[in-house]
Amino acid sequence: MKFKRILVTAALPYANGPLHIGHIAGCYLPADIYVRYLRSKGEDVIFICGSDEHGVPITIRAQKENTTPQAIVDKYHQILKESFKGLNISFDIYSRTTNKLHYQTAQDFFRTLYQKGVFIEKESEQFYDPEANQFLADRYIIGTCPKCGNDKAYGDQCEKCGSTLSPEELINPKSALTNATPVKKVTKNWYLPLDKLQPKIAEYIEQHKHWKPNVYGQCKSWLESTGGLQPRAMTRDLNWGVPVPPEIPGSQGKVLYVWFDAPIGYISATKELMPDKWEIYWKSQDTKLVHFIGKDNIVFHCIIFPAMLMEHGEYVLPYDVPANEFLNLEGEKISTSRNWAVWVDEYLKDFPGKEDVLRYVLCATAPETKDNDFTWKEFQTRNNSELADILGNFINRVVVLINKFYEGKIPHAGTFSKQDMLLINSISEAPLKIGEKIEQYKFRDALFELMQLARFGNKYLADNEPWKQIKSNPELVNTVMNLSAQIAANIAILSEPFLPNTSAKIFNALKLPHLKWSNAGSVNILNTGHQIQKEPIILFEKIEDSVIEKQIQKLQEKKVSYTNNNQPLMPLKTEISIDEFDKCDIRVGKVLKAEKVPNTDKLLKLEVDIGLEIRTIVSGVAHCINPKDIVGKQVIVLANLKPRKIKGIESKGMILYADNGNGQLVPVSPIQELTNGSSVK
Ligand code: B3M
Ligand code: ZN
Repeated sequence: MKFKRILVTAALPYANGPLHIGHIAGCYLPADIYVRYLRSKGEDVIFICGSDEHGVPITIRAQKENTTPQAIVDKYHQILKESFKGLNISFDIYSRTTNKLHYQTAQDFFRTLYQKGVFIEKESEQFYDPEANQFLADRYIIGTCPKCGNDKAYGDQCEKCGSTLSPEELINPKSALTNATPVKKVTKNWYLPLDKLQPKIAEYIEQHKHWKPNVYGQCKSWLESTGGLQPRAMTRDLNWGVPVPPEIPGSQGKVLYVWFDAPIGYISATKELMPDKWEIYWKSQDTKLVHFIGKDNIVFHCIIFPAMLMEHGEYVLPYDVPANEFLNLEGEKISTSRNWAVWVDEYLKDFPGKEDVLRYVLCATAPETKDNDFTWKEFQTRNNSELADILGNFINRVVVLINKFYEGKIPHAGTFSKQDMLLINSISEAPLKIGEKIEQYKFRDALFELMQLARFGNKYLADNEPWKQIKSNPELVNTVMNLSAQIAANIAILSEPFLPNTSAKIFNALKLPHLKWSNAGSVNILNTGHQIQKEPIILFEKIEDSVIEKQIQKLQEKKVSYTNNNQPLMPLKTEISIDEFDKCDIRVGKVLKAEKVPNTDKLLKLEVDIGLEIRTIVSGVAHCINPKDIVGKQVIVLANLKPRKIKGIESKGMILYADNGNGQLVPVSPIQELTNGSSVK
């Protein structure tokens, strides 16, 4: 099949947390390299992404933080968008699944399947919270794990022993919303009959044997699992999500399953980007549809979404689904809950101007065929001995020597030696070689081939020593410097997909317009006499040990551990001396009054008698403490903290609280009544 256009999507990240390097290496960077390459080749390509703003974890997070799901997704959508921009991930659109157009598109899609009679309606018994009057997602049911006794296991999983559970298995189940005991209630939902569709899906998978072995293999094992594919509910009894089209009888209180609406997000984002042309991309058989994803999303993109598209009937099916494995960090699994991650927004703040360094290291260590490890030491080595010593050094030598010998004007190349001919041959093969690797999703190999050009360049200079031969053999040096400059120009073109900022800097230094892939492979990019930049060019600075040590320390300091019933514990802070502690004046005080600060969610204004005087103290605990529960109680106060104005109120000192493990703060109190103002030592 000859494709006319390419539609590339990258998995829509959940808008309930920031991005980490695992996301980038697994999905977004390979997708971006692929698309930038295709654009450079002049292909008709669009690159689609956006935030996935539904799903139960978002509602749970909102509940924990005492806010709304919309507020959570608004916050993280912005953070995600900025992180992508900071790393130069070049989406044509970064949309979101809470926008109107997406609701319409997803509902229309559901409606079509409904009208075509694709769904089966099935009744099932689900847990229901009689106090909150709502059905409970498995995550909302908490009870004792039957396997290990953890009393905070969730209805879908025990995080202590790792078992997958169903809510029925929990001992003494309670609703996370109200703590009520859930009851079973019958509900009706719409299911996609994957069992019935299995032969069609199997045929589709068989036509795609070219998928990466990890992807194809996972699909096969799903199809071959005992009992085969099972019908899967496409709707849920929840109040956060795209509502089931209201005209459908029984739709009340039901939303689309997040994995039904999210991939349709690719379609709605395309519509938003090209209101008039989106159908050409989605509804033509000569569109090559490519989904970049992480390995935990394989079944949804290779089985469920294609089944939805097939049953709808108007859409092209995914042609390829390149999925990477997982990236580990310093030998341990990246974990959001343990805060074991390098967060992109923090990296961008800590390493301004080094976006390409992260892109380079993540591409060079991407978990393409197996899980792989990111370490800060390797980050440093790759920056110092590859980017700086090989690539940066070569480009700078070319610029400096051409200025030194020829006042910055490209010299004329004379007759070519045998070594020159070999070099010219490598240059002419490079665009094809690199391109082929990219098209096969072998980005690490492609990057290696790019770096080979810089390696050849360095060797060429070292072998010919123009700095020694300029007097004795100027003809030869003319040729050597001409060819070296041509290599630099080739690197400018061919590095663009991987290192867009670096590529732009090299083009600028050579005073070339941003050339395209088809211009590469030639040794006539720079004409004789062409003037290049006068100043030397430092593409990459070395990274010092101290910088790397700071990052490793930061990781360790922020790592959260867990108690054996799964309560998060902060790591110990850096050691202090007794003198440092002595600077804190800590006193016992009694709360005389407490009231919520109007128009705030979390602030409580307290009057505290600390013996010496009565203090006003503002604490961010109104979401955890009822004012009447704290009045009359003794608390511990850090009394010599510099006063601060909070919402116009002068707060003098700080009351000490401890986390109860569920994000709720509890005041710390002496175990017997003491004189107000007693020193705590
Ligand atoms: N939000 C899952 C994830 O981030 C998901 C991808 C949706 S792609 C349509 O793992
Ligand atoms: Zn357990």
